[in-house]
Amino acid sequence: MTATDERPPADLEAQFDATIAADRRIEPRDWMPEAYRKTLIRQIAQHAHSEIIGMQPEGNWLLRAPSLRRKAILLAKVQDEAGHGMYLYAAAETLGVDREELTEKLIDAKQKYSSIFNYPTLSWADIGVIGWLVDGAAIANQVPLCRCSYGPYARAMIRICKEESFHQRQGYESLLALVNGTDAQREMVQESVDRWWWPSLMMFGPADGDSPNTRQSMAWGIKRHTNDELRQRFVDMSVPQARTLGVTLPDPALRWNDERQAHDFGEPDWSEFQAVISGAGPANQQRLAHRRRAHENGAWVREAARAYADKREARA
Ligand code: FAQ
Repeated sequence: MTATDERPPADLEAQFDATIAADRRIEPRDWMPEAYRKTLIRQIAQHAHSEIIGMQPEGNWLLRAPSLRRKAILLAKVQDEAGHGMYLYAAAETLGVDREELTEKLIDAKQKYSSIFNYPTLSWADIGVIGWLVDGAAIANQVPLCRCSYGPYARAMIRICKEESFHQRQGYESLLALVNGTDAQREMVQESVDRWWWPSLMMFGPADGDSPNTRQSMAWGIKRHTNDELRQRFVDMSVPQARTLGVTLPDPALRWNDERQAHDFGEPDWSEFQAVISGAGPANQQRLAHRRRAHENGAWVREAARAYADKREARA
């Protein structure tokens, strides 16, 4: 038992509240309310699972990339995503959960991952659009998480955001090449944008009025902005980028509002969002089945690592 454990809970709670109020970081050894710990495990685990499942839609195009250069870039991006998953599982482990347990919960569909990865990648343009819109949305959501009140998560996010920035740029650059190509390539980009725009807006989560977790997560300094604030930021950021590409964003309600100095835009189809996060999206079954298969196929690696660790321990 440490000196901190022996202090009365009221004191510990006051210390936790003071740390949050002063915008300092909570570290793994600090006392924290159980609900704070649970919220972090929920969010970090979902985030880690998203990175791992998120390798699948792009992985689908690795063998069909149109050139060696594009293949090398895509391979590097997908590998980065595996790395992000690992940093995030490591951050979750500092809260007292086991990576194995989190993986089981993912493959048993007991924990969520981002809705966006339940949509299929049907054309090569989807790879560029994922970089532009999906990584763009991820950056808008994750840059504020670099200031999250929980130290290990905030630090993981700093590194992840640097890599996400490369991911976004490679996607946008790939789209620039396509829109400067043939009519068929331009059409392929527009068709892809039409499919990915609304699911990208849904990445930010439900509207603020329907978001049960935002208020408390903001009070704890886990989230720094509401879902709607970040969605607005993303729309404002994407409109001029779409103009440069010469593509139309598929929203008839999208227009600049001079009074608000921001874009007005339409409402995503929240019934589709609810269906996707409840397991009924276009690719949910396929994504989980693939993840389950990969886990089973990796059993021998985990066994070998365990046997090696046991042997080393016995020798020591
Ligand atoms: N998908 O009360 P809120 C990436 C759930 S990484 C699925 O608003 P919260 C990189 C939510 O969990 C993308 N579920 O919840 C990449 C909750 O359910 P629960 C992942 C969603 O936590 C790019 C319920 O709805 N990023 O893209 C979604 O305060 C390319 C009520 O919602 C992160 O995870 C959704 N979109 O706010 C990789 C960022 N939205 O748990 C590969 C960190 C909401 O009570 C290729 N996470 N739900 O059963 C966050 O910022 C937050 O957790 C939010 C949700 C904003 C996602």
